[in-house]
Amino acid sequence: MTPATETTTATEELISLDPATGREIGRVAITSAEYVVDAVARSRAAFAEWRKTSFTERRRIVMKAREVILDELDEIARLISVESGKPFAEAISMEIAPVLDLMQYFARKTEKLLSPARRGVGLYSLLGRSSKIVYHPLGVVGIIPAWNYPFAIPLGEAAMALMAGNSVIIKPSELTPLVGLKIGDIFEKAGASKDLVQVITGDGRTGAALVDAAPDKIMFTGSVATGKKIAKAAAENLTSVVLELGGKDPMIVFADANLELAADAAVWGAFCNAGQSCSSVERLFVEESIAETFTAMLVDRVKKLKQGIGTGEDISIGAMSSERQLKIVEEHVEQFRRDGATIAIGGSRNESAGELFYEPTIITNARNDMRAMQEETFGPTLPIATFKTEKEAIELANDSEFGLTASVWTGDVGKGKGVAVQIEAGSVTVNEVLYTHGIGQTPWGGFKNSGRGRTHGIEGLMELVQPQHIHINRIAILPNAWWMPYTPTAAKTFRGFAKYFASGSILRTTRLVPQLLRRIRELQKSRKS
Ligand code: TXE
Repeated sequence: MTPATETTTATEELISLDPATGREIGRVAITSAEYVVDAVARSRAAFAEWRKTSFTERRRIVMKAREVILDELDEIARLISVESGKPFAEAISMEIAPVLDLMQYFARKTEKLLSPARRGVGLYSLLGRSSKIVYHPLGVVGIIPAWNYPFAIPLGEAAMALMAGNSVIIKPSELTPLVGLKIGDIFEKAGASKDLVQVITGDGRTGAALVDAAPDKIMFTGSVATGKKIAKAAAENLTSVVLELGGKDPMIVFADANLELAADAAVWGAFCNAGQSCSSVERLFVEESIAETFTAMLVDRVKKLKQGIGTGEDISIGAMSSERQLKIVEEHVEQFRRDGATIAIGGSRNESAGELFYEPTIITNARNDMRAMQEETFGPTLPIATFKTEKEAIELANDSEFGLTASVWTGDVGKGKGVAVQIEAGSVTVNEVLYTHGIGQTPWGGFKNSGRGRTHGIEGLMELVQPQHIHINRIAILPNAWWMPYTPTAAKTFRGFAKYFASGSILRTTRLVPQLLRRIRELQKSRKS
C-alpha cells in the first residue's frame, strides 16, 4: 500500500472532520492526476505478478487481512464512527461483521466459483466439438465509493477483485479518507505486495483522474449525477463500470403482517446510519385499515431512540455525514410540510446533540406524487402513505425512477412472494428489510436509475473477470461444410442448416446428413483440383 500523503506531489489537502463534533481528525493529500496515472501503471505491474498467484496464496492474504481487522476491531469501528458520524454499534454490525463474512466466503469459494466449466454446445457436440469457459482477471480495478459505508463497500469489492486475480486502487470519498487509508493499511499488514492495493485520497477530481487513467474496471457507489459522468468518461477508454446509485426504497405493510415486527423493521430500515443507506426505507406504504395503529407504534418506538455522538455504545442515531446532506433532509421535510403532509415526530435539527444531527422524523399523509417522495433524501425521515389494494401497493412501489430494494410485510408468505416479483427492484425481501447487502453470496444492484451491473454473489464476481471460451474440435479430419468455396451445393446445405440443424432437434438434423456428406465430398474434391 502506498499512502498518497507520502508520495504524491499534490499541494492541496483534504481535512477530515468528525461530523459529530466538527473536530479535525486528520489531513490527507488531494492526489494529483499525474500521480494517479503513475499509480495505475504501478498497479498494472503489480497485477502482472498477482495474476500468476494460486487461489491458495490469494486466500492466505485475504484471510490474513481478516485477522488484522479482528485484532483491531474496536479501533477500526471507532475510526469509522468518528469519521462518518455513525454509531459505533453500526460500524461493527453493518460494516465490519458483514465484510468479514464476505471476505471468508470469497476467500474460500472463489476458486470453485471461477473453476473452468464445460458448456453444452447442443448439436455441435455431434460434430465432435466441446467448449470450456475459463475466467481471467481483468487487470486494474478502480473502486470509487461514497462515504456512507466507507469500510464495508470498498473493502468487500477489493477482496472480491483480489480473489479474482486483479489489482486494486481505491479512491475513498473525500468525507472519509482515513477509513479508506485504513483499508490499504490492513492489506499491507496482511502481506499484500507493494502496489497491489493502493489508496489514493482526494475528491471528485482525483476520482475523475482515476477514470481517465483507464483502469480495466470501475466500481462506483454514489449519486446518479456522478454515475452518469463516470459512465461517460469511462466510455472514452471503453472501461466497463458497475454503478450503485442509491434508491427511494419502498416498504409495503399489509394489514395481515406481524405489526410489532414490521414496526421494529421500519424504524431500523429508515433510521440506521441516520437514513444514509442506499437501501434505506424512504417510502412506507401501509394498508389504510391499519395506518393509524401502525403510525402510533412507530412514533412510540422513535421516542425510545437515543441520538448523540456515535462513539457512545448506547447511541442508536448518530450525526449526518455533512452539512450538505443535512440541508437536503431539511429541504425535503419542508417540501413535505408545504405539500400538506404532517410531521408526526421530529422534523428539525437536534441541536442539543450537535450541529449535524437531525431528529428521526416520521411524516404522515404523504403521497407518492410529492417531490420528496420521488427524490432520494438520504436522511432520517420516514414518510408514510396509505394504500387500499395489493395492486395499488405495487403500483405505488414501482412509481419511482429508482429500484434498488423493496420490502413486503405480510402474514401470507405466498402473497408476499407474488408481490415481490412484481416490484421493479434488484432485491426484494419478504418480512425482512435493508440488510441484504450484508449477504455476500447474493447479487447486489439496482433496476432503473439505481444502477448498472452487480456487486456480490457470482454475478458480482463475473463483473471482475473476463470469460474466455476455449473451443475444441476433437475430430479435426474433415473440412467444415460452411467453409469456402461456396457453390450451389453449399447454398443447398446452408438452407438445410437453417431448416434442420438450427431447430436444435437431432431427429430433424438427421435429414441433413446426406446433403452434408455431398457438400464435404465437394470440398475435398475442390481441394485436389
Ligand atoms: O456522491 P458523489 P456524494 C447519493 C445521495 C447523496 C448524493 C450525493 O443522495 O445525497 O448521492 O452524495 C467521487 N469522477 N448517494 O456527494 O458526488 C467522490 O469523490 C469520479 C447514494 O457523496 O456521487 C466520491 O468518492 N469520481 C449512495 C464518490 O464519487 C467522482 C451513496 C461519490 O460521490 C466524480 C452516497 C467524478 N467526476 C450518496 N465526482 C448510494 N448509492 O448508496 C465525484 N466523485
